[in-house]
Amino acid sequence: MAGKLSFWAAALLLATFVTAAPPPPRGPNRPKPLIRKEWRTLKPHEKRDYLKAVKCILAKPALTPPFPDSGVISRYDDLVYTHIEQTMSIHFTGHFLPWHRYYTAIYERMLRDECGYKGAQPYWDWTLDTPASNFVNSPVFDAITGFGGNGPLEPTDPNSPFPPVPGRTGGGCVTSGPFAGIPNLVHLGPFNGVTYNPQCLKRDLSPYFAARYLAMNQTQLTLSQPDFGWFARIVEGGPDYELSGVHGGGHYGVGGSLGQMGDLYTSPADPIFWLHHANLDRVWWSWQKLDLQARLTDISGPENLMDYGGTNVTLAYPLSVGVSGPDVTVGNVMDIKGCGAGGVMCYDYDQLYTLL
Ligand SMILES: *[C@@H]1O[C@H](CO)[C@@H](O)[C@H](O)[C@H]1NC(C)=O
Ligand SMILES: *[C@@H]1O[C@H](CO)[C@@H](O)[C@H](O)[C@H]1NC(C)=O
Ligand SMILES: [Cu+2]
Repeated sequence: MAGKLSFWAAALLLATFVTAAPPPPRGPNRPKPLIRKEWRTLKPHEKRDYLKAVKCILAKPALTPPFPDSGVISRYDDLVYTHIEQTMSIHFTGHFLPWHRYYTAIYERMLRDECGYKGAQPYWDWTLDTPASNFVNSPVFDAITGFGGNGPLEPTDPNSPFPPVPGRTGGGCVTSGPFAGIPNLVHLGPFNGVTYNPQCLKRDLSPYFAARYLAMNQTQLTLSQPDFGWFARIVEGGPDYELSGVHGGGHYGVGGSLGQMGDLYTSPADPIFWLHHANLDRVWWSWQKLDLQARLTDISGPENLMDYGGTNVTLAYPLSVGVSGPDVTVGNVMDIKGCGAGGVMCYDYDQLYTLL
């Protein structure tokens, strides 16, 4: 039901987009890409402006059509809801990276178009925050110039079917930063819950896990893969903590067992999600740039969850972000510098990873 509604809403938006969009500008009028920078290199006022825009999008009313007891209150929730609804069809698939590339660019656009933010989406280069002894001191966790840090240590449920994340150190409500002390910051989840469930933002940092999967060695292993199929599998890893890649490294390193970032469905509820996914996108673009001509069209991987060996995703595969943007295809997001000329992405990174 909700899926249908968002499909029609997206179709409507797409129709508006197709009929009303001016032809892509060329020559000197072609839009210039936004330049995404690492969080710690932003000036204090740039960090403040970004966090202000996040708070603004958290407060704007949702566009998702209401349903009984809906937890989709804000524009921010529109995005979390879209992620929850599609969780089982956008992870461990060939379109995992394209979908999250588009999703992050839509968030960046919402901050700019709906909240007056003038900058680009920042990224979090977690390799700079390893080894384990450095992790909690990451500038992204700063209480004043970042997103706040850990929650106090809480026990995990001994009856949970999931074993605890190795090295977890927290699990309670974050105690510092711009999202602390707000008992209803999060409205959705845990897991696939979409009815109103007010919760605080929780983190359960695991410096051990972060150091194991987010250091330069794992990043290099990822970048050295020969084709998109292998590259994407090494990014996503397996469904087990011990089989993680850089994707799981960020989710479990920050969210552990009890934080939103460790919840496959509700993870975008932690505003750090977007900085982590911007960096995953940067890893992908770094890999693409190692052989750009070939890798602007290199796509494969299962259409269905974990169905390695099954039907591969192609450039024509559709991507939807619900009410927050028009439907596009994988082919539309392969070039981050498409900038209106056949592509919908228009940004770049100030600095890329290189193969060492
Ligand atoms: C990278 O280094 C970490 C920390 O020393 C280690 O736990 C991990 O196994 C290494 N990963 C790879 C792919 O070598
Ligand atoms: C899917 O793509 C991979 C390359 O990543 C290829 O090896 C495999 O044969 C393809 N599978 C099918 C069913 O076409
Ligand atoms: Cu996701």
